[in-house]
Amino acid sequence: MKALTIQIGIFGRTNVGKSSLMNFMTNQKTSIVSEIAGTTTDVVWKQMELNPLGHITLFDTAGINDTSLLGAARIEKTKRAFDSSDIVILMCEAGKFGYFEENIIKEAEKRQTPCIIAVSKIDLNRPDEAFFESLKKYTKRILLFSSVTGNRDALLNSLKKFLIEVLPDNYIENYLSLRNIIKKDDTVVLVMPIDLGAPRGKIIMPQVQTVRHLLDLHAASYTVQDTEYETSLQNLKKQPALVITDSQAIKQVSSKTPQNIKLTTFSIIYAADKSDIVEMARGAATLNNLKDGDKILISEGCTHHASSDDIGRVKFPKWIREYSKKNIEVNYVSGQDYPKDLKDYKVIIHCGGCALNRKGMLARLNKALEAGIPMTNYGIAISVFNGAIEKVLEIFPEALSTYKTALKSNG
Ligand SMILES: Nc1nc2c(ncn2[C@@H]2O[C@H](COP(=O)(O)OP(=O)(O)OP(=O)(O)O)[C@@H](O)[C@H]2O)c(=O)[nH]1
Ligand code: SF4
Ligand SMILES: [Mg+2]
Repeated sequence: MKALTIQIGIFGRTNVGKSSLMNFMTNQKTSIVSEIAGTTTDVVWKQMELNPLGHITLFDTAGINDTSLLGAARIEKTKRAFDSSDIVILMCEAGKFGYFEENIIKEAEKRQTPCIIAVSKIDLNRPDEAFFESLKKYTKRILLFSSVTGNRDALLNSLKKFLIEVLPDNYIENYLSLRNIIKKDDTVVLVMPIDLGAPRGKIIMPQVQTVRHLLDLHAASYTVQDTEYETSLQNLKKQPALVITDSQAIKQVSSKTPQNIKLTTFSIIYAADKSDIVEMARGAATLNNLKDGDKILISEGCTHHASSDDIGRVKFPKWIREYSKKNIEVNYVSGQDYPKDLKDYKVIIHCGGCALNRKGMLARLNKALEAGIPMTNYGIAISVFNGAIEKVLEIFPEALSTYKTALKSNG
C-alpha cells in the first residue's frame, strides 16, 4: 500500500528538527523529539491524506551526519528511505549549509528526485537574505518553518503546491473517480444530447473518456440522447447504478430521474478526475451569494474560435446575471492568460479544462485558493443554475457536505 502513495522523506543533520516537522505535518506525536542529537535512530513513517493528491507517506530519518552515533544497519535504512523517496525534504538551520547538505542535494539529483529545502527553527534564527538567496541555486522550493510558531495549513498548502509542480504527470494523471462508485457488471446510462452545438460526427472528449473508464471497470454503458432517456430507463431490466448526463440537459434529465437513481454530470466526473471536486463544490456555493458589483472571472483552458452564442463569452455572463438578479461584472480569459492577480474576484468559473492535464488544472486551482478565491467549473455552475447541484453531488458525499456547509456560512 505504501508503494502506491507519494513518498516524502525528511533528511538532514541530527537535531535540525526533522521529527518536529514530521509531527507538525501529521499533527500527531508520530516521532520522538528531543534536544539530544541522534534521537531518531530508525526510519519512522506515517501515512496521511493530502487532498487532492491522495495518500502520502512521510519518512522521518536519522541524521546521518554523525555516523559515529549510528550502526551501519541504521545508516543503510536511512539510505533506503532516500532511494524510495519520490520527494526529498532537506532540513537545515539558517546559516548552516555545508558539505553534508550539498551531498544530499547531489544524491537526490543523481536519482532525479525533486528536492525541497526546509529551513527550520526560524523562530530562533530567521535566515537572512544572503542565506536565502544562496539556497536558491539548489531549488526554488524553499519552506521556512518553525514547529513552535508555524501554521500547519500554510505549510501543507506550500507542500501541496510544490508536489503539484514536481510530481510527474502520471502520478496525478491516472485519477479515476468512477473507480470508487462503479463496479463490474453495473449499468451506467449516459445522456448525450446531439444539439446544434455538438461537433459534427464526433463525441466530445469528457464523454469519450467516461466510456473508456467504464470499459476499464467492466461496466456497461448505455448511451442515449435526452429525447430517448425516459423510454430507455423504462426498458432497462436492471436499475442503472448511475446516470451521467451532459450538464446542459440536467434540468430535463433530473426531472425524469426517479429519486432512488443516482444522477450526475460529465462535468462533475471530469472535475473529480481532473481537479478537486470538494474545492469546486465549495466554490459553487458562492454563486448563491452574489451581490451588486461583484466580479467573476470566466477562465477557459484553450483559445477557440468563438461562435455568436459562445458559452464563456455570451451564455455564462447571461446565466450569472439571470440567476443572481444582480449587476455582476464578468471578465473572460482564455488559454495561457491566467491572471496573476486574482484577488478582486468573488469566484472563478473555469471550463472543464479538457486541454489541460490534471497537474495544470490543480496548479490553477491552487493559485486561486492561495489568493483566497474560490473556484468552480462550468458544469457544476450549470447544475447550480438549474437547481440540481445537490442531486448531482450525491455521489461525492464530502463534496456535497462541503457545498452545504459553504452555503450556510456564505448566507
Ligand atoms: N525553537 C524551536 N525548537 C525546535 C524547532 N524544531 C525543533 N526544535 C527543537 O530542536 C530539538 C531537536 O528536534 P528534533 O525534531 O528531535 O530534531 P531531529 O532532526 O529529529 O533530531 P535527530 O532525530 O536527533 O536527528 C528539540 O529540542 C526540538 O524541540 C523549532 O522550529 N523551533
Ligand atoms: S473545455 Fe476548456 S480546454 Fe476544453 S475545449 Fe472547452 S475551453 Fe478549451
Ligand atoms: Mg529525529
